[in-house]
Amino acid sequence: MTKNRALAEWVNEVVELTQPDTIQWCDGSEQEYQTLIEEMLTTGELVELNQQTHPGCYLHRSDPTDVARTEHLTYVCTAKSEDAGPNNQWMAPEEAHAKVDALFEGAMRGRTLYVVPYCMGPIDSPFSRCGVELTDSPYVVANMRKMTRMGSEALARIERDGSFVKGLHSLGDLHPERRFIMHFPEELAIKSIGSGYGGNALLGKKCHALRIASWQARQEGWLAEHMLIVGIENPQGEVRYIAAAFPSACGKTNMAMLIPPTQFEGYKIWTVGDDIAWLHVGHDGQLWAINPEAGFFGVAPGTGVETNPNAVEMLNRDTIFTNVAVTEDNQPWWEGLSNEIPKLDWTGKPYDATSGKKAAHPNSRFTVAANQCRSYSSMAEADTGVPISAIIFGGRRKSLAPLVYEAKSWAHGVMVGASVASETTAAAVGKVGVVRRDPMAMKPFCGYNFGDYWGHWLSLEQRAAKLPKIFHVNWFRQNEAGHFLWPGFGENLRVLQWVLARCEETGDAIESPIGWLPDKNAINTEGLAISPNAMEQLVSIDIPAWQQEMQDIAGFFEQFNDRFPQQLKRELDRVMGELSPTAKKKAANSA
Ligand code: GTP
Ligand code: SPV
Ligand code: MN
Repeated sequence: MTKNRALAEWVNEVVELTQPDTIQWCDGSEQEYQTLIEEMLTTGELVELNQQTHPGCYLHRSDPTDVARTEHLTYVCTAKSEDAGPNNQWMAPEEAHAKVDALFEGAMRGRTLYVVPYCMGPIDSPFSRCGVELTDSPYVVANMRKMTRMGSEALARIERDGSFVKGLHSLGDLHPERRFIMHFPEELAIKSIGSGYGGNALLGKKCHALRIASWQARQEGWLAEHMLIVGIENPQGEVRYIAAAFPSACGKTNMAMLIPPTQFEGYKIWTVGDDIAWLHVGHDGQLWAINPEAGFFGVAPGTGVETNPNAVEMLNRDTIFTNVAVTEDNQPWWEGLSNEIPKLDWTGKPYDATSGKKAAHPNSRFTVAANQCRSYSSMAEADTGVPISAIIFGGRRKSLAPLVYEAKSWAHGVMVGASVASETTAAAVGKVGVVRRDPMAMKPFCGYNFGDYWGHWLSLEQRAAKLPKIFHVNWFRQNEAGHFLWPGFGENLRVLQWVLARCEETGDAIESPIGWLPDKNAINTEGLAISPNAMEQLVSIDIPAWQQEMQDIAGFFEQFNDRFPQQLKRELDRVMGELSPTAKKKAANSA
């Protein structure tokens, strides 16, 4: 089946352990995909949607206990616990292997074991990395085909390169008590059992392209980040690329395919990626980014013609929906799509509109090939990737964080990224709406100690002469009545225009202790119904609240002890000093 001995031997071992009835090596062909779909329609794993309005579209209903990532069941298993850091759950590798291997024993009896070779990134790019997922879920195979370059070409590259990440996955019995997502960065291996949900089961995505890749990236001198990549073309035809890290369900997909406001005639948006970026230092000293994925696994709720028309259009065909509702005439439906009242909720039961419950699961998703998006950039297929002009961090915060600000230096920008906080969302199991620190939007995804990770970020300054500027945004500020102050979505281009202007040293800004804020009229609000008062609130900062915030950040950093980079400590002290005029005076006197 393969010339690669390591792969052949590993498949044999897994077959012995899991005892599948049949083994299927996936070639990634259209015919193979269609056969899988037919099989899943027969078993009920997929339901056909309205083929007149949505050709090639199907619905998958997950086990109701298995609808989001499970961070409490996710482990990083390094030889030393300090290498995983306080940001990860840790288990000793031998213990973790023993624990999950016991669950994998005989787990595939009566099932097919699919061998899924995949490539993260353009198939011939030197920055791409391959993996093989062994899974007993046809839903996973079908999704992997949309999300990655999967099949024969990937296998050929694995045979050429000789290396690949080993990902073993089984649905097991889907019981939350027998569900584990284990990572072994030192072995370039992943073992996931008991979940069929997205980030837990499509191992190329968060498990490989973030947790394992971030570990490899540190050793090899690059970055694996939870970032969208978007190109902004101005009326002169120049394209500038931005990479932005927002936590799960905080706006990456939307920003990656936004539609410019009508006032922005001649502007075009190019989508390179919506979730993950792999960044390398180019020979020219710039950061270059590839999107390792080939599809979008996007949040359905909130996706509508007003907010994200590009997405709505691409979802009209050849899409796998997970946990959405369906209408009377069997079309997919979710909150924010239309005013129609759906017939069935996400569990397949008749929907009672008076129940006050949501019809689609808040973390319901679509899986679609990236090239179905009208704004998909041809540069997403380029082996080199795209040069990055600006890096943006962001979070979902009702208060405190202004609409946008610019870090004063690379090191300050790393501190801004390291101190990102955001309200939790339905993308992971747990309470929604609780503010937590989510550094670089990587809290659930960094495969090693955050202290070392920040040190790695800081070290880029020694290796790249033309690093991008770093910014922070917050699309989610609310007024006292709980309404968003900023219209968001396509209008976010107004903020990105200021960001790019700053990169070209043109946008007007005012210095503040936390960074450069846009000058009063620096953000173009032409044609926008926003009061000067709201705008004022959005771009100003509350000093006492920020002093409190910095104390909180300092407390958060403490847990990283001796792994915490001194350079970040100096940045923190500097900002705290600038926020506190008395402290500043004291420092001046004692100097
Ligand atoms: P993951 O796939 O989980 O990593 O999420 P994501 O970061 O790609 O988030 P996505 O773009 O799917 O947005 C998540 C939710 O936030 C959706 O319900 C969107 O409608 C909403 N959203 C996105 N952008 C904005 C914005 O600018 N303003 C407001 N108010 N909501 C937004
Ligand atoms: C996220 O949660 O950040 C996602 C979805 O993009 S998942 O693939 O489940 O990680
Ligand atoms: Mn994500």
